[in-house]
Amino acid sequence: MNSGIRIIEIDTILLDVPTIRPHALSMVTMSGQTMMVVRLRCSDEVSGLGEGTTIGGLAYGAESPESMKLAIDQYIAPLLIGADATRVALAMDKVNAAVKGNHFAKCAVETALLDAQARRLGLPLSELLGGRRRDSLPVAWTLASGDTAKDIEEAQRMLEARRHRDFKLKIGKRPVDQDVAHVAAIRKALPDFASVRVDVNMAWREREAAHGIAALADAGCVLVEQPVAGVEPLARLQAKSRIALMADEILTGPESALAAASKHAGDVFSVKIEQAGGLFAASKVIAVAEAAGIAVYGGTMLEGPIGTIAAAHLFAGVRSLDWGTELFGPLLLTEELLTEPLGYADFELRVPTGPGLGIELDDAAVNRFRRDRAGAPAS
Ligand code: MUC
Ligand code: MG
Repeated sequence: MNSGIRIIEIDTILLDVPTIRPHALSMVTMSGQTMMVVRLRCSDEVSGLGEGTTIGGLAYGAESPESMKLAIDQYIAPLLIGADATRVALAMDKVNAAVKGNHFAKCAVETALLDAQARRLGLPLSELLGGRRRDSLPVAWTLASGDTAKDIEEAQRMLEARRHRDFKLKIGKRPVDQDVAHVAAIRKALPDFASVRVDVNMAWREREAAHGIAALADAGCVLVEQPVAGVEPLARLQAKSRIALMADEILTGPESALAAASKHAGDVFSVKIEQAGGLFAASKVIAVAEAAGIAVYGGTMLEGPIGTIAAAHLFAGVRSLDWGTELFGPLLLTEELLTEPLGYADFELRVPTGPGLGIELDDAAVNRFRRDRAGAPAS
């Protein structure tokens, strides 16, 4: 039973990388992204990578990159050092028994364990997760400059470059009617083959959401993501809506997915590997959605390349991805962090075919952006 292959080291670093432009959400405007990178080393000299990100520090959820680092360094790594590196599920059982919550941190560690195990077996991670059904994934882009004209210009550039044709607009900060006018102007400026969706990040109350969703449908918007907080209001709104609503923030793992599915809180679930608590948990969220007849969408926590590709390996195996994915996080960063850039082309992201995640970090880039690099200001 015991492979004799041990986990030897779990190292965590923070990388601070600027974004290509301010990214304005209803609760925060980001000007950079912090990636908490996990580097795992095993006794057979195989290593693995994992990543945790949030959106605007603690503005999105209960974890921050700094809290993930602390949870791993102080609590999770000591539990795993010396454990059998080939028994990923057992290793994560041990972590889950001793550490409550901390889904993002657990996801980063589980990803590194799975990357290492898949490398060891010489297989792409997708094969370990059940096998892929597709080699590339449709990728939506988020327009969130905060300015309608700039958003239109950005969307047109994406269409011309054949990089994205599905656009998610971040709304919820301004009065509903102003937001609807912003969405309508963008919808009108783009060709029919482009789709326009919105994410409200829970900023609306139920009554204004009912009004807002109907007006957005009239404007040609096809999907409204998490307009309100809570399962019951979302279910009531979906029952009344002509267009699909998508659950995001309320999905924090299989149990919450079951609660949301049983009320049909949304026609679509945005599955996020970090929010779910890791790739195993996210695949259970997908199973719940499928069992309930709810569509699956490949969500993002604006991860850099490691988390993005981990999610891509999972979504490559999903039976049906009717709404595609939004795995564009690395494209929001000013810097390339991989030795070989990811393949974004023809509106899709290619899922790497090499062993494990199939990507390698560029050490020089990592050293340039790590927070604790020599001479960097203390954070
Ligand atoms: C979210 O709430 O879905 C996804 C795309 C984006 O721009 O922000 C994220 C967060
Ligand atoms: Mg969302």
